[in-house]
Amino acid sequence: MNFTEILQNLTKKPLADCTDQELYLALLELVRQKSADRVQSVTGRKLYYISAEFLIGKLLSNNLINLGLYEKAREALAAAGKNLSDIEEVEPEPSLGNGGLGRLAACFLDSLATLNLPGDGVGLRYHFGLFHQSFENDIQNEKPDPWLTAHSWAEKTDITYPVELAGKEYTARLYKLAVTGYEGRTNTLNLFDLDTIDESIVHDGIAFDKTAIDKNLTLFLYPDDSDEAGRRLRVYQQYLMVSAGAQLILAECAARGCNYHDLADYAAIQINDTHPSMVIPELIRLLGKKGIAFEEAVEIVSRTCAYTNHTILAEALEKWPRAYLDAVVPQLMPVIEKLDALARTRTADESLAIIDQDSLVHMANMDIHFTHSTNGVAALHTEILKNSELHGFYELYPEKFNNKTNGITFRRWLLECDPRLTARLEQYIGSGFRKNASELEKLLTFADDETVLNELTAVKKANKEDLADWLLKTQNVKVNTNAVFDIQSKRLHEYKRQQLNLLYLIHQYHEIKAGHQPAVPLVSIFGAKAAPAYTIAKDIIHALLTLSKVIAADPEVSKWLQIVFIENYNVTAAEKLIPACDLSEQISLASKEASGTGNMKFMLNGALTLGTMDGANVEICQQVGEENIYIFGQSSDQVIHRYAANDYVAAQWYENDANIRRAIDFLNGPEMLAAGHSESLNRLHHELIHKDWFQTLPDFNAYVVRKGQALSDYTCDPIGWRRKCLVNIAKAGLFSSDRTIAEYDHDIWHLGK
Ligand code: CBF
Repeated sequence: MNFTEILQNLTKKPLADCTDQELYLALLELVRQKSADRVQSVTGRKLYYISAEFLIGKLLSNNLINLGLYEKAREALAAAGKNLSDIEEVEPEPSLGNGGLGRLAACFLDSLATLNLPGDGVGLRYHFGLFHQSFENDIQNEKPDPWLTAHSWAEKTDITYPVELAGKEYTARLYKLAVTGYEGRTNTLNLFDLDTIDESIVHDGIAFDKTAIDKNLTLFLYPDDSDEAGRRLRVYQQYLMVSAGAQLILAECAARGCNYHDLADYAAIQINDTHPSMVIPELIRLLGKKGIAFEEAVEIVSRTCAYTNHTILAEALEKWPRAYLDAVVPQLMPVIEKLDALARTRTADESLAIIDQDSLVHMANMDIHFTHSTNGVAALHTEILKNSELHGFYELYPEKFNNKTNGITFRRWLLECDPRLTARLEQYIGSGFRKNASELEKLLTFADDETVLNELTAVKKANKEDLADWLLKTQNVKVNTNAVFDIQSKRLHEYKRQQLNLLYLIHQYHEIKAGHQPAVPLVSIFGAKAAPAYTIAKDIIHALLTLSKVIAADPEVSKWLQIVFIENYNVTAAEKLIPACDLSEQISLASKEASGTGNMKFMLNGALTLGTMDGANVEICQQVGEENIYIFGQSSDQVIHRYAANDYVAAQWYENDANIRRAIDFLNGPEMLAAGHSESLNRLHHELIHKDWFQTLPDFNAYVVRKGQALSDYTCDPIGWRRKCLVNIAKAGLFSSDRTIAEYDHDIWHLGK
């Protein structure tokens, strides 16, 4: 049968007569069948990657690419007058993640399957994700983000596990989602849910009764934790995930012959951040039920589990009041108490305890004591963990600490999202880079080939046109494709410093008004969701949206400057933005961004980075050389010292620098107040002068200068600019998640052995 016949067999009518919905369902079925053919039996160690988030994005195209069916499908559909990208529109994006942590987990699953390694994900099947973002009256509005349809990639199974929460038994049901690698095997993403969830309890945006656990438990990812009920709900969710996950792991290992004493020979468990940390005491508890004594269980679990730290922000290293755990998981508290006592025999340092003097349970501390590996996610981040944030632990267990610089899957972030660039690369260097990312370096031989450089310019221009069409269609915004496309897309957080970009844009507004024409028009694009209870983050969104209106209404400025804020930024939007980007904003306060992965995606797609020496920017700089990246700002050492000295006073910078003062005072000046909300604008104004926790002001002038340099290079030396882009693409190989996964496997997991 040819491909058209195969598809037609599924649609039961000529393809030309099918709706896009019918074709989508047929392709989904086809992918399921073909993925099932690639399931392999497991011998030796198998990985379980436990994570609160898996930001997997739409799956149809990715799966077709990985199965080698994309071109065939596109051609068969085209012959019937159908367009694969229209069919993709039918697919809802799974709402299973939020930011880098979740997207990393998704890239890792792709790489595991591509490298033919046995490795499954374990997580929760959220019904409404984080939230769906819209802007109403220039303010972020949150609604549920439904994605579960009758025909979803995640298939219901009849496998269930009992989970005890606050003394009551719940039934966790397993859903399985096939993860097929590029020319590789099929693994599984295991997602747990309750049958009793009631979506109708959500009202007024994303509000719901936080105490109705049987109805609400998997409604949202990261439910609002600004009150106690919300914080407890997070504990409920985490325990559902780890208890069901631990039971699944033990059942699968037992089915392969494990006698539980040898669990570490059958399973490797990676704890992705602190959300799944309770898997440690839960496994010890479950092994106890199988007759294994506490001491031996601790030993088994420590050999099985490993922990990844993704942040040094204290707020993200979870510490639960023991009263919550006493109430929600009383069965775990005796185990946690024993672990605390055991940890105290290893060190007298109170800061390394699991249960502290205020009765807070430190999840990261439990992870480090009772796993065999703790890794950071970029070289600088790991050094900061070792030398400052986790220094006490590093002294106690130096052998446990290691670095695994993050990576991204090139299948989604090059082959799928940038087919034009992929085709050109294949023309220049062949297709080896699809599986072996380091082959991209072959591109360097074309660094002085003006034909190639011009062709790369044409690719970028066409991608910018595509983005412009999409913006017009989805947001009714018209953009000038001759402008520089400058993009900052990531979670909204003060440490990522969207507010620095905001101050720059205000500065430029003033410069243009003062008659200083910029080198080139600039379209400044943002994509970011703010946590619903994070007031200042929402104020920053409001200020950007307001400024965007002020600029648009001013013809003198708007021919040079435009701000576009993407509504509901998600993987689908990222796939449109990244190939069209000229300048990638990676401007976090040095030391605060553990790694970043957006920085890698933009680089791979030929954008130049404007960034601080933070996270993986440091390694990007090492790869491409200082002449091919725009670095500015304080170093992480300077920042760490400034925090230690506790002598940063934002108001002094405001008082002493006229440019800073002019930019900040514009926030609640007459133009902005006429267009926006005074409460929000005044609050942000006050915050920047009196708090500025992430030191925006000391980096302001350096940022303005460096960005000016980048924009002038873009205009004055277009060939030189494109050469830099070429070098960035060529040097992106290091940031393939295939490399990262190979390192995890070699150093930590030893899968299949
Ligand atoms: O390691 C993956 C990413 O994780 C975060 O998003 C996180 O949630 N802690 C970090 O902020 C990123 O730097 C990191 O790339």
